Amino acid sequence: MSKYHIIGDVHGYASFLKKLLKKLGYEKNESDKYYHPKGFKVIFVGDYIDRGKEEESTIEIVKKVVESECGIALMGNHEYNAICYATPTAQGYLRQHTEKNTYQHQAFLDEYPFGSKKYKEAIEWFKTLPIYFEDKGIRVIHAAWSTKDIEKVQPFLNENNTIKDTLLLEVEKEGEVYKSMETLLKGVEYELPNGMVWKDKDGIKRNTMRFNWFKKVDKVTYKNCALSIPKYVDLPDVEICGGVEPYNEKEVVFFGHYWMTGEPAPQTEKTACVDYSVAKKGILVAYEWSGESILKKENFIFP
Ligand SMILES: [Mn+2]
Repeated sequence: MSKYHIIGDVHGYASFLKKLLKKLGYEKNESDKYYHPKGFKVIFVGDYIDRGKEEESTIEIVKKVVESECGIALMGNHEYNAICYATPTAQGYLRQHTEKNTYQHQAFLDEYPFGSKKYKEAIEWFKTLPIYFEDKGIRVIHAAWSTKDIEKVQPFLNENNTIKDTLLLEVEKEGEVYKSMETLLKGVEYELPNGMVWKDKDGIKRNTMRFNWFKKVDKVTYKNCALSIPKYVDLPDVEICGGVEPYNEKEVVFFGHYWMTGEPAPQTEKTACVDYSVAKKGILVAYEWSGESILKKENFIFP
C-alpha cells in the first residue's frame, strides 16, 4: 500500500514548504535527492506560484521532489492560468493580459520576467503537471473531483494525466473542455435560479454561487450546497439538477484551493481540503495518508 503526504497550496512561500518537508521527515541523500525513510511520497495539490516572494525557490523545491521520484506535483489553477497567460492566440492571449489578470500574476512575473528564458522554462514545466492523481483508494485534484468533467478532458490528456497540446486548442474554443477545466481546477459555480441575485459585502450584485461538492447533504439544493456565500443571503431551498454531484464514492479525495481557516480537519469521512491559506497569514499543512478509508483529523500535520 502506498503512503502519501498530500501538501496544500504553497503560493510562493518556500520557507514554509522547507519547514513542512522537514517536519514530515523528508531528507536528501548523497546525490541530493529527496527521499522519505518510511517510503512516503508527496502529492502537491498545485498552486505553487502567485502571492509569495519566494516563487523561484518554491518551484525549485517542488521540481526537485518530483525529479527525485519522491512525489507528484499536480496542476493548480494558478499554473493553468500561467500557461494560458503565456499562450498567444489570434485575439491576444488565451488568458488576456488585463490589469486584473496581470495583478494576480505579479509575484510570479516579478521573479520570472514575461518572455524571458527562465519564464519560458517555468511555463514548460507547468505543462508537465498532471491534472489529477489516482491510486488504490485515493484521489487528488486541485479544486473539484467531478468524474463527468474528468471524462470530458481525458481525450486531451496523456497517459500520466498531463495535458496534450491539443487541450489548449480546445480551451480556446470555450466549449465543453474549457468548462470542464474550469470546474476541475477552479471549482464548481452555478447561476442562481429565477434570476435571483444577492449582494456581496461591497454591495456588488451577484447571480452565481460556488457549489460545495465536498460536503454531505440530504438534498442537493442551492441553500444546502452554497460555498462562501455570506450567512445573511437566503438562497432558495430548490434542488439543483444536472450539475456536479456532492462527492459520494468510496475512495478518499484530497484537494486544495479553498483558503480554509481554523484547525485543519477533514470535511467528511471521504473528503479533505489541505489548503490552509499560507498566503493569507495561515499555515501550510499536509495530510498523512497511509491507506485509511476514513479520514481523520489527527492525520493533518503542520509545523
Ligand atoms: Mn487554487
